[in-house]
Amino acid sequence: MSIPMQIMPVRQRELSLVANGKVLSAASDRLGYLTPTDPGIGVDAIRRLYEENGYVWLKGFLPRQYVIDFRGWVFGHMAKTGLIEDGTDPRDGISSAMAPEGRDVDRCLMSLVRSVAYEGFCAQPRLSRFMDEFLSGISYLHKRKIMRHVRPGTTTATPAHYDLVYLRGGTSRIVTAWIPIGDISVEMGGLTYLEGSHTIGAEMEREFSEQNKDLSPEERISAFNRNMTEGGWVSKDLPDMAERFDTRWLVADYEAGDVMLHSPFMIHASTTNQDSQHRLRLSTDIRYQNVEDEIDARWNNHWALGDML
Ligand SMILES: O=C(O)CCC(=O)C(=O)O
Repeated sequence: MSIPMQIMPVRQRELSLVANGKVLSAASDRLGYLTPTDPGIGVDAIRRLYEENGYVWLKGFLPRQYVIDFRGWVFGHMAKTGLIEDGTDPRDGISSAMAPEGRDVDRCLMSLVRSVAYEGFCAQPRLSRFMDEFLSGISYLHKRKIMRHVRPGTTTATPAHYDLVYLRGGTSRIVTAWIPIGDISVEMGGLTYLEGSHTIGAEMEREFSEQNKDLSPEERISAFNRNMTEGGWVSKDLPDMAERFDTRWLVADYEAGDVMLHSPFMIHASTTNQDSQHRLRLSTDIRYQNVEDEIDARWNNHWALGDML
């Protein structure tokens, strides 16, 4: 069951999203909206939607105020690096006009993803109990957990990829939870999904398995092996991908409290943050599996910049 939402059709909204120097225009018919799901429909129905569409967008799954307060906690710490506009509420996440020193921001971010507070956010009972049900057993949360912030007016955008490329050392029954930490309007460049692409990703992975079969075990599971594009990306050209696979990029106005689950084969990307109010985009992406399935040992450490995953 999907939730009826008052969404202005993309064509009327005159969206023009940018990623890696390419423009995704609403006028091209290659842009559409994700369908939200009411978490109240129950886990079986949620699982069916996830399998059918490669994603499920759980609307208002977490307490909104808790998520916003956590945003304030993160940006309160990051404010010390000069990332946040002086005199503003960290919960608003208003980016300072001057770019902060990258090294300071990186050091702060690496501390934050090792913090008890972040651990608690990711392991909050509502989420962990749901994941047990969703995975029909005891859920395991990978230690390598990523928190991303995107400054408005920069060219930062995640190229198109599917997650299994980085997780080939264990089970393919991985579930990614992408959680907006604060509201993320379409213009702020949240995740965008290539409609129906979980089947495309599965086919690509079959082809890579064939090409990779003669590589050493270490190389075979690497996203950076000789058969992959640089960084393991499928492409940086989002409009071209939608044409090539005759499909659309689906976008959403995410709100604090929403949780997005996606399949490890689902192709996704992000666009740049063009927020006119200068708000930072903050999100986390974390991965779950059934504890009894094989675990990719490379993900048993905290996220480190340059960890080649
Ligand atoms: O947040 C992003 O820009 C990328 C997140 C991502 O790739 C993921 O959730 O798997």
